[in-house]
Amino acid sequence: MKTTLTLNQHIYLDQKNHPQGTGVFSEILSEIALVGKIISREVNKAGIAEIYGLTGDVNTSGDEVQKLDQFAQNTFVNILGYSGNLCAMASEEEEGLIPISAGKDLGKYVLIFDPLDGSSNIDANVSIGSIFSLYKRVTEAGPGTLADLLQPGYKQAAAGYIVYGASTMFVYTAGLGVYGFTLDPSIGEFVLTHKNIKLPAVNKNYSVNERDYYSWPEGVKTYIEDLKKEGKVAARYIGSLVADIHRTLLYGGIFMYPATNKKPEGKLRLLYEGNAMAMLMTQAGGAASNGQKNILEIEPTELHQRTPLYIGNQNEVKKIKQLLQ
Ligand code: AHM
Ligand code: MG
Repeated sequence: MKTTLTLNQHIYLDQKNHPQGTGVFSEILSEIALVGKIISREVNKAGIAEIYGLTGDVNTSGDEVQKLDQFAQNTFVNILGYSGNLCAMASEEEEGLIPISAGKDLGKYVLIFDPLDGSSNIDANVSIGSIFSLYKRVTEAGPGTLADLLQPGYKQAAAGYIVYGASTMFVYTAGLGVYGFTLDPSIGEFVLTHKNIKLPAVNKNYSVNERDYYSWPEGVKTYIEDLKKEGKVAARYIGSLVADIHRTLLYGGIFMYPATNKKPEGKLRLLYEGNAMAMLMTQAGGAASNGQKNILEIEPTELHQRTPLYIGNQNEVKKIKQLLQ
């Protein structure tokens, strides 16, 4: 039998490489993994549970909120807000900063998350995911502030996602490579299945919603037309960012959500979606850009800021940037 390394063991072993560390960072990652297991359980019974269905509410980004979104949101806040490791949080599902409840201990990190991305796919049983970014606070003490949350992506201490697919996977980076763990439901543990993930150097798939073709920038149209003329790269678009990025990470290729005439800032959110994916992709040897600038270098000015996103193999991101100049 092969040796099984669980996520918690991996985090613990990694912690030993940082003897000056306090263990808080490891604790937060374990807590996020627990959140992932709880959401995974609910997602898996979405089709039969009463929780299935719409609430009719609309979130700050104008999307319909489903009950599972709320469940995922509450799970993140309940588990991470009470352990004394964070000083503030922000979520795609909430307009402002999420404070740590009065009377609770404050920690030196902030967590930014999208509790359940791609939730419009739930009814069709398509993979969805949770996305997170962890930063060290920049203010000295007291409750966390917007300044702690509005940091550029290169300052992320860790980033990752949990994909609820054919199996549930926890994929993360703490700046030393990308590691993927698959949930073994029989033991309730994430076990290491994807060690030091590196993006294959081949452009296997391109992934974009072509509905917007006629309102894309000319450079993006040219890029896609060239790929089609060549006829070698397959089109794959799930419409669920975590699943689309997961495939891109494992198979190689390019994912994009371009700017359009109507939405020059694109659809995806820099803080909740772009930064985490950019850190993972960069750690796996790829790149992420808004068409001009490295995603990780964008200085955010507001929590729900959007950004065009071109992410995947370095060469492809470079080509798009050149075509957009
Ligand atoms: P959400 O955060 O409201 O779920 O929206 C984000 C999702 C991403 O998962 C996906 O990449 C994108 O929206 C798909 O958008 P579209 O349907 O316009 O292609
Ligand atoms: Mg989202």
